[in-house]
Amino acid sequence: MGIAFPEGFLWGAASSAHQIEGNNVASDLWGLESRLPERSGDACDSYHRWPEDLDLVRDLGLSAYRFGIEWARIEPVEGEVSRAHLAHYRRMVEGCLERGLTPVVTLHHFTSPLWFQREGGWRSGTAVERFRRYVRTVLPILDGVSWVCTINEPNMLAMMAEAMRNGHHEGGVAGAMAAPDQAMADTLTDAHRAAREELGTAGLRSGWTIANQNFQAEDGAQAERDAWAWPREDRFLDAASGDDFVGVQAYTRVRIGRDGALPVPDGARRTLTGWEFYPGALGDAVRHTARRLPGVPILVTENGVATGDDAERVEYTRAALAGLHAAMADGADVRGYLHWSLLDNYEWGSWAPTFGLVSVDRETFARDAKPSARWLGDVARANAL
Ligand code: IFM
Repeated sequence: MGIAFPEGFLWGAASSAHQIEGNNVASDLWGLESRLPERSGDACDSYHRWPEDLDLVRDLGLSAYRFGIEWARIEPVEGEVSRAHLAHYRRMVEGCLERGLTPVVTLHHFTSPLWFQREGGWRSGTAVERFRRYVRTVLPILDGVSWVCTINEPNMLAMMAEAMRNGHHEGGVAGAMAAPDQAMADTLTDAHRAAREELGTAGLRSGWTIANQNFQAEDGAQAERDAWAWPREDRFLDAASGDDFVGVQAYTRVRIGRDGALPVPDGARRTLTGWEFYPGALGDAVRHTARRLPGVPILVTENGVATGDDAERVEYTRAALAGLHAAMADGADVRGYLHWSLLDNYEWGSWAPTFGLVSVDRETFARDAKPSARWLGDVARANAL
């Protein structure tokens, strides 16, 4: 027995609706995808194949599954609720519970309905009330869900929106270089609070999930690091004070010098997204989050690596989990670990960066668990590394 995790620790895999479902035609991104290198199309057809996905998660030995509800399906036209889609997502919640899986449900993961975007999206004065109405609509189908994520990576959303406005379409850490839209950040914070209010009335525990980019100061650049991190990350973490939990999502680090973010150094080991291969990201992010949010339980809602070499996925994840465990030993209250991602899915404009524990044939949609999936399942069963 190696490094043991606490009893009841959740072990799971994560996904998001748009990246795996396919044909999310009423969403804002569907039309915009023609400007991106690749489209989502049928994605992994998980809209139809979700029972197979849940069976996979269970059979691997994992105990939790994170999936998203797509607002554009629930409310494809403003004010018109699709009962069929509500019933679909209820079946998914029940599908998890029947299989003994803990559902972790995300209400907003980057994409919004096209009508919402056309009305000004998160920059509109009515955004918060529209989001609140959507949350109220989905309350009945969340019965039995003990982890509800309101908005995924609001910090990336605000940064990417600003980057898109300036004509850049790259996301991820590259998008993070853009100065974030602070008015939108305020609106997202208000929307999160409105959602939590609604969820609280139904006795549901909720939080939001923050992209932790591990901004690290170069020598003498601590003040610059703090100034850089505040609008891009720390204000979103601080806004989770008093929440039922906070989601930590970490992949890599970004070094900050006197003039801001520095590129990945020449010769550094990189992943398929171009990010530095840095498994220490998870432990660092958890420590940073625990310091800023004492008393708020942490759920690792995403961590993983884009690689075509599955042995590298195991190497990365093993090191990330060791860092996580060390942070927990030093006092961080972490309740579970959800690997990003269950499937090789649509990475916002490209199918090339493969984050999945499970590969998906793009023609037949056949799933094939990689050795890393079995390895993580073994860790989960042993509850130890
Ligand atoms: O695929 C994304 C996910 O949608 C949000 N967090 C980062 C992942 C990898 O880029």
